[in-house]
Amino acid sequence: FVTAIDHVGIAVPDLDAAIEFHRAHFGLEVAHEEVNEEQGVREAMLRAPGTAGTETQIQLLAPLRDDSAIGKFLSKSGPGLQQLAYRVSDVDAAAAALREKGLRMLYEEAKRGTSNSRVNFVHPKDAGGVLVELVEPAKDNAAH
Ligand code: V0V
Repeated sequence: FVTAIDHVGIAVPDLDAAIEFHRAHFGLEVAHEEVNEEQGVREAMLRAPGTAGTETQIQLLAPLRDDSAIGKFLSKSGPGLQQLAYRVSDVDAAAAALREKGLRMLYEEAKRGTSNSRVNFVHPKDAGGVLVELVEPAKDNAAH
């Protein structure tokens, strides 16, 4: 049911510094930026120039609060890869199918993700130590 690798998320202490690092060293550009209060993040989606569309993006995640998921990740593990996000066409069906196979989903109901997507997560302990996110893009936003 996975249709694409949507994004790979990196926890960073300072979003503006991380955006500048990825621009200066890898030439990545900002496709989108937003604040997600519920998730406690300020985030940016980066892409390679000229690849707007369905490419895999890099998501930089900076904490709004120390007790947020990213705040805790940074204090425990430091900056680095935090999540792998698979795109799905129906996050509720995907979550139900994985629960059926015995994996723990972090949320009963999908929550709001980047660009009004709907998201849920597989517990990292049930996915080989990887926090796997499932992303159903908003219907009016075909790419992401
Ligand atoms: C924790 N663990 C991880 C992990 N975070 N392992 C791999 N990758 C991660 N990112 C390990 C941790 O080392 C522990 O292992 C164990 O899981 C339990 O961790 P914990 O410290 O007890 O739990 P917390 O309080 O750190 O919570 C971890 C979870 C939390 C995954 C439950 O981060 C969470 O709810 N994440 C989902 C939401 C999220 O990540 N939001 C920010 C991105 P040991 O030590 O017991 O072996 S928002 C986003 O992605 C958006 C908006 C979007 O894409 O649209």
